[in-house]
Amino acid sequence: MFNAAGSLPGKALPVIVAAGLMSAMAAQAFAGTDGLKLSGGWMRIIIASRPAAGYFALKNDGSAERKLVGASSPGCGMMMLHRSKTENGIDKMMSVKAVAVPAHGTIRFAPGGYHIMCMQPKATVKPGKSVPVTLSFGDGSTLTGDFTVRGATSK
Ligand SMILES: [Cu+2]
Repeated sequence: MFNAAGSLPGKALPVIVAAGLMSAMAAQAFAGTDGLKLSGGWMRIIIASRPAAGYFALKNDGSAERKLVGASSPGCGMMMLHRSKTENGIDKMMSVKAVAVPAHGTIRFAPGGYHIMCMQPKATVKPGKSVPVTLSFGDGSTLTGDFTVRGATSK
């Protein structure tokens, strides 16, 4: 972040603040399409009707950080943001409230780390099929993409 207060005449400051507000509003007007790109979405189901994990990459071409706060899918009942972690040799999974997508950055949800958990997969969630997943962000915007379903042996 920059600090304008010290280097600019006092009267210039309100203009900068107003411009900042306008760009924040513009970001919301283009909800879901403003510089965010979802790619490589897939889901691994091991046993039918048991929770399945979803993975993807999310690229933020925008100049503001976005916060991923949730996910949903018609194929999943409830969906949660999770993170896998190995602690003292034991694999653990914890739920996560939000994941930041830095400006001009990419985050990857991948086996062994962050994933979205499809808590109650429906019969439509089976290898070879694909299911739509909608990601939601802190500013109220959403982004939907198709996730390919794979079986137990996929990495
Ligand atoms: Cu999980």
